[in-house]
Amino acid sequence: MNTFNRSINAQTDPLNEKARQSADAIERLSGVPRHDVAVILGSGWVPAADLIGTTVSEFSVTDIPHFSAPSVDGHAGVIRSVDADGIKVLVFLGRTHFYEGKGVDAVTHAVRTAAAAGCHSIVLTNGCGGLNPEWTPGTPVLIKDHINFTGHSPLHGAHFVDLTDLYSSRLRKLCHEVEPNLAEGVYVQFPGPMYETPAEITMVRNMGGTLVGMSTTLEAIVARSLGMEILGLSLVTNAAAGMTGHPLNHEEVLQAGRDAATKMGALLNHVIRKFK
Ligand code: 8IG
Repeated sequence: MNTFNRSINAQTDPLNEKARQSADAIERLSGVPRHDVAVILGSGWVPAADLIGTTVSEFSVTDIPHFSAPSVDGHAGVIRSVDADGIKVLVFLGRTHFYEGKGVDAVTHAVRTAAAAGCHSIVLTNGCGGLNPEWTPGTPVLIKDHINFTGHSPLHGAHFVDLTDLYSSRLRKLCHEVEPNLAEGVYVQFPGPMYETPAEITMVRNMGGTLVGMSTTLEAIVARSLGMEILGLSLVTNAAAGMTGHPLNHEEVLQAGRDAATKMGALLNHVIRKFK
């Protein structure tokens, strides 16, 4: 149990109180009093889950209070407690997306829960479109920064949070020790669920984005607000709209994930063990 986080959360607001209740349920169901690192697995990443470490226990998000069941193919709605050489990893197989219309608090509840469960670090993963033509489907890319293009904030009240080095340069360096050639990108979150138009991709390019997706930035902001160190990992599953002349489809996304699962799992496995 993370007394520090829990006492802060209980004072801060009802959201963090709900997260504390979710974390209590996770502690009860897993028998693990405190987790160290959280991992949220997005589109294409779920098949990599088995490679992170030894599964201690697994439960459905529907067994935990305040979680909503996911509604998208390829998002399993499962929480696992995993042991990676003594590092207690809380793995969320799937997430709630902003486009589900449940609001920013539903989107960030897993992050608040991870903090309440004691996690000092979080790995946010996603499947996304890539603007760099060298990033063929199945290419992992480190997120070095983001643009929150949802038009929404996940924070409440006059809560001024610094977002410089949001995606920890220390953790990115650890990734480069494992995979020296890992590319870095700027992730732009759109509200979704539609993919972009080619004109929107031109806009993204002009504003400095190199990855486009529908998750991660709202979660990263909340994770930072709760003092967590953040690693962001994208799996490019498709070229961004208008780049290939072919339309985008969700099955292609899932297949790229299955094809890249072994590589992604090995990366997570190696990197998490270095987190300390
Ligand atoms: I996977 O091309 C995946 N998710 N916005 N654009 C957006 N989200 C995505 C994309 C994409 N591919």
